[in-house]
Amino acid sequence: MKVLVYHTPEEIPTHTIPDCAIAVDVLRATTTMSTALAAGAEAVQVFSNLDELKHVSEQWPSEKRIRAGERGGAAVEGFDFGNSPLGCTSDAVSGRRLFISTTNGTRALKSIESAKTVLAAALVNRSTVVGHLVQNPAQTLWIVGSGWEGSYSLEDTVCAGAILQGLAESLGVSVTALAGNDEAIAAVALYLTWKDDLVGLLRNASHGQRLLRLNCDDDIVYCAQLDTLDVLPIQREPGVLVAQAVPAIASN
Ligand code: 3SL
Repeated sequence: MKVLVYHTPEEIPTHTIPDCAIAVDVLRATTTMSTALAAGAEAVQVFSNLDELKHVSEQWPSEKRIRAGERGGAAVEGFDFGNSPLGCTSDAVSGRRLFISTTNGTRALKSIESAKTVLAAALVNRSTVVGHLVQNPAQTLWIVGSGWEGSYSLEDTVCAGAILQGLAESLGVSVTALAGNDEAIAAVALYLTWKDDLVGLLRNASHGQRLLRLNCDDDIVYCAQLDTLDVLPIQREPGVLVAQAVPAIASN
């Protein structure tokens, strides 16, 4: 298995398709999606474009849908939700489809939707994602950070490092044996430096600072939790993710 980390969707190669690609948006889209699926959402359907989301979701029964829209960290007017994972209680989402468009995270998922297997990962479901990868090894695995409007983000990179570190430990191999690019090794170094203070890292990250200005510290604390949800968001058809349960594997 070779693991390549890309900091943003803009960095991924256009001439090749990996066996498995994972989108990461710790703050907050993939944390929100994982939480919604763990709380019983029927599926999560992602959109880059808000108008397309509105159009497609109109064709869905209103009692079976939740529409979430976020731009610049704030909820978009006219939508049921913004992008707070704390809103994804089972009362709110159980049995419903979450139609969601966010600034960066849903765009990252759209950019990898042609990979053979597509997953969404965050810190909260890291060990479940690792467990799936151990049981379903991919020859080529991409971990794609969502970043912020084309630039690097600390929180997505630390999650990529947590996944790779967990994978190396579970497989009993070195990180360097798995790493397919320098970004992968750097991501693990970032994770090892901050693993005991992930909430501190997220609060220091530029998007964490943006969320703090929007009074979203509770979301940051929630998103910084490691291995708290046993849920595997996996793409069932382009742009549509469902929960596939797999046994979690303990990782450090
Ligand atoms: O960029 C995104 O996709 C969002 O996750 C950003 S926010 O955390 O909702 O502000």
